[in-house]
Amino acid sequence: MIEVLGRRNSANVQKVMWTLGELGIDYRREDVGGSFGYPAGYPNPVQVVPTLRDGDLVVWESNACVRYLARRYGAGSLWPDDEPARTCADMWMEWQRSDIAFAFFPLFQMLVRGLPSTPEKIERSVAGCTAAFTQLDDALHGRSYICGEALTVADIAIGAMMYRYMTLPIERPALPALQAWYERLCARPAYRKHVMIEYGSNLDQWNALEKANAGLQ
Ligand SMILES: N[C@@H](CCC(=O)N[C@@H](CS)C(=O)NCC(=O)O)C(=O)O
Repeated sequence: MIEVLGRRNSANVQKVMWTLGELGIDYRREDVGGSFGYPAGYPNPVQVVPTLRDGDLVVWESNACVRYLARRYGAGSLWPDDEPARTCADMWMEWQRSDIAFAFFPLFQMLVRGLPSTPEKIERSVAGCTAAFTQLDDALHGRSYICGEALTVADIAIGAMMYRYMTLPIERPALPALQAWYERLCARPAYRKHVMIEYGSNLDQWNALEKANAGLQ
């Protein structure tokens, strides 16, 4: 059975869990990282979560885990057969890792996880998110998902952060195509189960919720 090592409240772990959910694959998740720490022999050279084990194969880096699962178990769906759609999905995954992660992760850390902040820093991060999500909104016009009419790995990599972006107490521009896409994600049972997870509004709440999530699959 596939094993996922990583705490349930990590957005990078959530990408992997959501992928497993979409593909209907059995898994076992173990709480690692954050307040759970790292077991001796944790098989990831950079000591972060997630790490995935499928038999003898170990995969780390969340987007690589998503791609691995999609290639191996979701070829023709999450990993499209069609070359233009597959390349589109790959490009947007790279964009998630660079542009979106750069703008969004510090914002989340400052607003929820107690990273020291100033109003200027928060304003800069919000502006970075606005610019990036406006680009995504443009790309979503006239389509249901990022690369066409079907969910792909691109939607998973980026969508895993959307719940937080859409629920943080920040100003967001009106972006109708992005909003409609987010609502489509929210209608998916695997997204609701693995991504739409309460995260609190300060570090104490974050930590309490992390413990409350322990052991949940
Ligand atoms: N590039 C890595 C980043 C992994 C990462 O930074 N994960 C965070 C959680 S989202 C982490 O491990 N934080 C430390 C911890 O939880 O102990 C990936 O995408 O897998």
